Amino acid sequence: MTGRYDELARVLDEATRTGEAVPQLSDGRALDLADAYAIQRAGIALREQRGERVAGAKLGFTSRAKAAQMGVSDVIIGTLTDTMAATGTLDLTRSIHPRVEPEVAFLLGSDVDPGAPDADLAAAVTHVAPALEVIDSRYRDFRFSLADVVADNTSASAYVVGEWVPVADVRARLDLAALPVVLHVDGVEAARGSTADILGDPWAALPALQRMAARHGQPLRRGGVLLAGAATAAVPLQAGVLVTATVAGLGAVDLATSGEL
Ligand code: OOG
Ligand code: MG
Repeated sequence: MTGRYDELARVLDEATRTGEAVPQLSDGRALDLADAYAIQRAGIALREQRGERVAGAKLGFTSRAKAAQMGVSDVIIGTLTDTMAATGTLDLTRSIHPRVEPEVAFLLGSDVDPGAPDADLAAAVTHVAPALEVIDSRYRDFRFSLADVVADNTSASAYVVGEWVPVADVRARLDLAALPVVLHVDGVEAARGSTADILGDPWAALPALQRMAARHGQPLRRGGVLLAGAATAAVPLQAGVLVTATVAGLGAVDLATSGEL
């Protein structure tokens, strides 16, 4: 179905910009994972044509809670761009049905060619931080197949990263594999988990991400933000709230929302 990739990417791009959900691409159409990643790439190319820049990469479904919530089982990779980085209050007016989830972020200190035989993504990480990701599936009712969600750039919508902690400090002081994670909305606990829920250890997300990036031809650049995946199921996000993710020992990160959903 080459040639239709751009057309399908445009359907999802339009949904993103208007806030109008669309039917799943797999509805009445054969769509495999290779097609899905080609559509994701075409969608990122559209954003780049508008002047956006790739800012990093994200993993999805690294936690059982997330995979169970969405009825899928494989780890997937998506692309972050600079306009997804929330600065200040996030206006949800053009969102469809946003959800928020607590994550761990890594900062990449050098370019990594994920396919190079000696590539070591974890070794290139300089900082670690708590993060929040806002996901907003472009599909009706937030329902999709694995290929659909990959084509939709893994539902990526926005993200915010807390204060970066130097990796030497993290390694000396924290067991990143066992930190309690709590999500609060307006001071009320909305979800709770552990960094252990991210593939058993968020550090394990890096070789997984490297493998996926190599397979799908995704470059990993110095200064890039890498989201390891949510530690809990995602929580519906309303306008006019303050969300806080706390990763014990690592820090906390806030996101305020506004607008008309
Ligand atoms: C896909 C995105 C999954 C994560 O952290 O697991 C994800 C979705 O749930 O819509 O970002
Ligand atoms: Mg996520």
